[in-house]
Amino acid sequence: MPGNRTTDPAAPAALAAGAAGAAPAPLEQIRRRAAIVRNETLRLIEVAKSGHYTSVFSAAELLAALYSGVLRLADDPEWPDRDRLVLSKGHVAVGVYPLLAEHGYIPAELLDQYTRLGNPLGDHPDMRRVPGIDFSSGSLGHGLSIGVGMAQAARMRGYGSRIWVLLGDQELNEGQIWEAAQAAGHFGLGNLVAIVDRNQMGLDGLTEDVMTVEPIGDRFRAFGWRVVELDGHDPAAVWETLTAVPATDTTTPTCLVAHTVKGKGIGYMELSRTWHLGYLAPPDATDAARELEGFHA
Ligand SMILES: Cc1ncc(C[n+]2csc(CCOP(=O)(O)OP(=O)(O)O)c2C)c(N)n1
Ligand SMILES: [Mg+2]
Repeated sequence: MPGNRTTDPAAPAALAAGAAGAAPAPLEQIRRRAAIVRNETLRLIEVAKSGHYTSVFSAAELLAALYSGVLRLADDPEWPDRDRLVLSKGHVAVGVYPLLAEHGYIPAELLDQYTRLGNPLGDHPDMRRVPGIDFSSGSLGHGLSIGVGMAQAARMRGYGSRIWVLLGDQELNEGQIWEAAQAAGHFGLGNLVAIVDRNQMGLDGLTEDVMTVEPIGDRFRAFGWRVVELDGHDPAAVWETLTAVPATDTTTPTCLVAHTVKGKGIGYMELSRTWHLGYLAPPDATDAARELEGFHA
């Protein structure tokens, strides 16, 4: 698994305590980072001239919380005990890069040349080129299986890491997800956490019209998972739920079903069938930036 090394640098004390410590909820930080995720996604897609605004906007508060103390990280991305985050819905990467830059894993200047030739930051993430990216994803359906392998490896090696996997809801139509869910239940991978971004839509319509994914919670429960549902846009609910996930010494994997809105933050994008992949030319991008400013005020 990425991030292996033979010597362990000491983890910063605050991070080593993990997110589940008694620290007060960093709600302002989560709000600020959710704004960074949306604003930077807007800016970076203007550079690339194509991108997945809506898939990032639904996950903004989740990503912001993960990088505001939920994930156990250190300054060194090679620290083996750090938590791993598998972006199974790899097209969310554009929203993660600004958080990796904030954390210091990548230089902020890289963002300005997002997807340009030679730049390691692509539309889909590359674990070989971007520190802090734990799996090269893009082809949907694989991330939970990768998470199962990482969770087993972490357990065998005695790491305190948890493995978090961010899944799309329509992605749950991929059969391999359910093989992984079954394996995680069987192997008792209490260090594995799946987060389903339940934004109600896939590429071109409502999940329940295209091919039903419900009942998501019962499906995971049937394979032996603990399931918690939450409002994925409420910073307090996200913080409380993510930090309440039991530590690694349990034997039950956790699935968090985060109820979100695809495109949350820009009115005309929300639950739109036509905005899965798009591009806002400069005048429209300026208007969108203004709308986001109001949304995050
Ligand atoms: C195996 C595979 N099939 C199709 C695609 C094309 N594709 C990219 S995103 C997407 C929709 C995913 O919907 P969902 O999982 O709900 O994620 P969201 O964007 O809504 O967060 C599709 C079909 C892909 N990346 N991989
Ligand atoms: Mg979706």
